[in-house]
Amino acid sequence: MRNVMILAAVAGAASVAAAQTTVYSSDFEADGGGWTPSGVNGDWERGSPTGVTGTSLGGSGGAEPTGGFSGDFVWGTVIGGLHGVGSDEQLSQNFDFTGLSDVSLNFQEWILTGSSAFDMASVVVNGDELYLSDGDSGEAWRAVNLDLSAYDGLASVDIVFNFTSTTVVERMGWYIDDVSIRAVPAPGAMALLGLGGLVATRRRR
Ligand SMILES: [Ca+2]
Repeated sequence: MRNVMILAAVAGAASVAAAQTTVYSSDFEADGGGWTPSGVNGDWERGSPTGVTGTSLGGSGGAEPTGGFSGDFVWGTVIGGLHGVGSDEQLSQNFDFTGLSDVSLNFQEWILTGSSAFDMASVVVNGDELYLSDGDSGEAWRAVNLDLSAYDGLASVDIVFNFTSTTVVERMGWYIDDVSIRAVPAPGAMALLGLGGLVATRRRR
């Protein structure tokens, strides 16, 4: 009976170990979550969008969100205004993936840029374009989940939300909220979890 219980505890710990856990997340309510904006027009800013429409500002149609996917605050390419003309804007952060495997990047986007052929919203990781938005989320938030396992274990991983625009037809732009990174921690940490499970089982007996 004791052996069966120990095996069950180990199996339980192993199934937990295989699951991703959240290693980074921000809803941008308290602060910008460590992201650094840069670019020629300074489009990226953290703030609380108000639902204004592009046409009301002399641009093209569709509204920015009213508040965030969570709470009030988001990062967006100009909050309460049209994105810039001839923009080349980056929202960047460097991460250490040492000891992490099966890494993924997850976020919510609300986007009104019209076409990915002209105004481009992309996610670039260590110089690789992993995502190019189609430029229209239908005036709604939608989840984007990207597999970053190609960067598992790297000590320096640059993640960039990159936005470029042409010099014609300005819309409300790109808004992101609830950014998280999920991963499976190192096997060493899992071994400790397994040991903890065994100890807990023995104490209950
Ligand atoms: Ca938020």
